[in-house]
Amino acid sequence: MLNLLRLGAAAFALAAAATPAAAVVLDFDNYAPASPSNTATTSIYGPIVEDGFRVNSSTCEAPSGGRPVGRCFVTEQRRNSLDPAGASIKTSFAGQIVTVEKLDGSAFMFDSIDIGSRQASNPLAIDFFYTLVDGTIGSMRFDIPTSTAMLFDTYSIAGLGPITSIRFDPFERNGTFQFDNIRLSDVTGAVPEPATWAMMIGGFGLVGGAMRRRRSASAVFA
Ligand SMILES: [Ca+2]
Ligand SMILES: [Ca+2]
Repeated sequence: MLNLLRLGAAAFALAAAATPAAAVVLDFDNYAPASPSNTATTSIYGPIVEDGFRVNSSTCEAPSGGRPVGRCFVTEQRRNSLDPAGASIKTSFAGQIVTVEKLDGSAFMFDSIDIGSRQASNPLAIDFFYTLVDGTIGSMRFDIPTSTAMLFDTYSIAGLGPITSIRFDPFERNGTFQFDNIRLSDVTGAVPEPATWAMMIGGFGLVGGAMRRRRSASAVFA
């Protein structure tokens, strides 16, 4: 019986392993300018939608510092960009809050984000707030090293469970704070594939059969 239970568990584990979590990278490269110049910036109006996720800015609805309504983000070009061959996202309005959510509002896993700054003097930290599926809000702080070069560092959260949103305020004084490559994935094993279900049901069936046999055997001896 124990062996059959183990077999069932093994089939379940195998099924889970056979279902890789779908992962996406929000690289924002759709906003790469066709003819980049060294100094120009590109304005992004409206929330960014990529790979089933929405990246929104509080400035989309509420303009800050006289900025036009609807201007959500900007991208720097070439020498001021952390991704000169593609695009990275810059926020430069004080109090600007960035949120990342799935379009359908469902839970996802936050794996990592690339953040870069060219802040020579002031140490910089970003507080990330995340909403767990039960509604609890947690936070973590990323310390950004000071640098005079445009550098990307990857920040990840080990062990953070399924979340429904992340929110952060990536403002810094000189406006060279950029983010890129937000790596997100499905909640592992949440939606097994048909083949996985077949394996799981096969495993459960084995366990069920064993339990039925055990029950009838018990009846004989009772
Ligand atoms: Ca992408
Ligand atoms: Ca990019």
